[in-house]
Order: sequence, then structure tokens, then C-alpha cells
Amino acid sequence: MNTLQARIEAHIDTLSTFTATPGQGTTRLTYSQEDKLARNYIKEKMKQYGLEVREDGLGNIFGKLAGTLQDAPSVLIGSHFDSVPNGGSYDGPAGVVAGLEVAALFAEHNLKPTYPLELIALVEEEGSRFGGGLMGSRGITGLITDNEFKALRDQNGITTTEAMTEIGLNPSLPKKREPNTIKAYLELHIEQGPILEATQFPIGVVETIVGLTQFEITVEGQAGHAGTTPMDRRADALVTAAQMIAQLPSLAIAEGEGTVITTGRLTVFPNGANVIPKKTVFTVDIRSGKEEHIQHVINKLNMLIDSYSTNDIKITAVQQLYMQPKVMNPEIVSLFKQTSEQLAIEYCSINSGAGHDAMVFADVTAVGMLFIPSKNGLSHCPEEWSDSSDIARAVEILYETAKKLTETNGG
Ligand code: HGY
Ligand code: MN
Ligand code: MN
Repeated sequence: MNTLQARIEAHIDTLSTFTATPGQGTTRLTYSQEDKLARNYIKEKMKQYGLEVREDGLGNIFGKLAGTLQDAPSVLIGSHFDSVPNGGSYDGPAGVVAGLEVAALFAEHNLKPTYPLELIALVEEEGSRFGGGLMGSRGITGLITDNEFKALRDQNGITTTEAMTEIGLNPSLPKKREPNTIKAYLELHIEQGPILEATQFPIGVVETIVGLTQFEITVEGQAGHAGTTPMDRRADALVTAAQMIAQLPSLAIAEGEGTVITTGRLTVFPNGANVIPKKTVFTVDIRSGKEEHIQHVINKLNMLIDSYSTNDIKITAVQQLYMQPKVMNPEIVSLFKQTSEQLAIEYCSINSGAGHDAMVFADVTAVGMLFIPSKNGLSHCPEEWSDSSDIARAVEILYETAKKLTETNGG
């Protein structure tokens, strides 16, 4: 194993220890103690690799290698470092680590770019704590206003600003970043699906990212005694939710063309075995490569909600996220492909069924993504694994691409 691969494995292994569920995957919620440990590690490495480190008013971390051009826009490289509950070690960190090692190669070759190279480690891409997702990148691009950010609360009612302050971050720092300060955004990510492994390509050059939307649906009925309440006098919030959730898959299947729908979270109140549930809250995640399918499913979801609403059962839906499908920047896509060919690294084109911060930055700058294979196509689970040799290949491609985009000679 070469030193680059060894360093990559050391980064991934260290970051994976910052979890609230040791032995049961990575659980690293935004602004948690685990976030703080991972953040300190990332900042330490950024400093070690000669970068100027700062955090913004959302807690995103930046590591900048200044260019010779004054006030020039940066080439950003990075990904997110939060996780889903009981997730894996690579979803997000693979891209942060790749950025770190690109910076290490710039330092090793003592390169001075014309345009700045800037690493970025983003918060709350998963939305596991504050809902919706893509929070760090949406905050930078102004898709989330300062007031909307301050109003976000986790499941315990803790606000973003309270949680930030708890780990020593400063929510009053600037959040939005002007688009003219960003020249490009590059992100390495694990595929999180089976295609690259099945086709035996070590690298996927991403062409498009699916559109997605997320709803939080609340069903309110009437709590009651499980034993004394006759069946014809119940307003059971869980039975209603279950009847609705059971019908969701057919809405996506009817659309076809890869449209998917998922209920990942369901909470029952008061959650007692002998209590008729008063309230349930569940999520609905809808994705498709074509926006029309997403719109169709949203319309059918609203019809489903109306059909189950009665005098005794009240149903409300809050849309927490809506992102249109995105196409990656053609110039960067071809740069990735040319560079892979020059490096004799086999690649294929691939479309992303997962959402990524890159889809947010695509609205304000030129964006490109690389994928590496996921073992058994698994992700968002402790079994998630990718080969550090594939990450090393991606680092080589990102390094050569970053040199071109920052107009750096040598190395
Ligand atoms: O849900 C997603 O696609 C990403 O993992 N946040
Ligand atoms: Mn991710
Ligand atoms: Mn993820």
C-alpha cells in the first residue's frame, strides 16, 4: 500500500471513531460532540497541510491555499462530514479526505496556484438532526435565509444556534457566500449503489443528479385506552399513517423511470403499548431524474392526505426540501474524463440517485462529481465500505483537475 492510500485509510479510520454509536456504524449529528471531534481533526489536518482555516456562521469548515491572483474566486473541493443515524464511514468523509489529500499534494510539490484552492467540509447534508438536508450548502448559496436557519430545531426542540454555541461555534458569522467568490466546486463521493462494482469501473464521472423532495407529515387523532375504547370510536393516528404509508410505493411505481419514494422516519406519540396513538409524524422522500414525476407524486400524495382527513383525523404536511434534477458542468465532466484517460484510470459515466451538496452549488458555479464503488452497493448502514485505492485514484484525478482549474504550473 502506498503512502497516499495509507494516509487516506488513517483519515477514514480516525473520523469513523467520532460516532455516538460505536460498534453500530457512524452516527455523527451536526453540532454534536462527535461533530466537534471530527471538526477538530479536519481543521488540524488542514493546518498541517498549510491551509488557512476558518468556519462560517453555519459551521462549515474552509481550508484555503491562497493564489497569486488577489481576490480571485476559489476552486472548492470537499463534501460533508455529518452522517445518517447508524450510517457508514465513507458517505461524506471520503470526499473531505480526498480534498485534504489534494491539498497535501499541492504542499508536497510546493505549488502556488493562480486561483485559490479551497477545501470545504460541509455540515448537515443528511438533515439527520434539523430535517431537510443540504443545509450547509443551501446556507452558503442563500437558499436558506438567516431567519429560516435560526428557526430550525431538532427533535428535542434545540435550535441550530443553541447547538452551534454549545460546541463553540459562532452563528453570527457570515453564512451566505457571494457566487463570484467560487470558480468551481468538485466533490468525490461514494456511489452508494451497485453499478460501479457490477461493471468493475473504479471511477464514475457523474453526469446528472436526481431531483428530490422531502415532506414531514403529521397525523393527529385522539389518544385513548387500548382496552376500553370500542373499535368504532377511535381516531387512531398510527393506523391512519400506516394505511397511507402502505400506499406510497405504488405512487412511485406508477410513475416509473426510476422514480422512488421512501418513508425513513416514523415517530409515534405517546408511544405506549396500551395507548391509542394520538399523533404520528413520518417523512416522505421522493426522487426522480425527471421533475415531472416528482410533481405527479406530490399531487398524488396531497390527494392521499385529503382522502384520509376527517373530522377526527387532522393531517398536515410540511415540505422540508425541494431540489430540481441537476446536470453537472460539461467542461468539468470532460476535464475529469480527459484526466482519467491521461492517468490511464478506467471510468464510466454515471447518474446519481443520491442527493449531494454538488446539486446545490450547481446553481451558482461550475460543478463536477466523481464516484467510487460501494461494496455490495450498500450505504447509509454500518456495512458501507469503499476501497482506499479507489479514493487514491480519485485524488489523482482531482489533483490534476484542480491544477488545471486553479491554473497551477508544475507538480
Ligand atoms: O439522501 C441522500 O441522497 C444523501 O445521502 N443525503
Ligand atoms: Mn453523502
Ligand atoms: Mn448520505
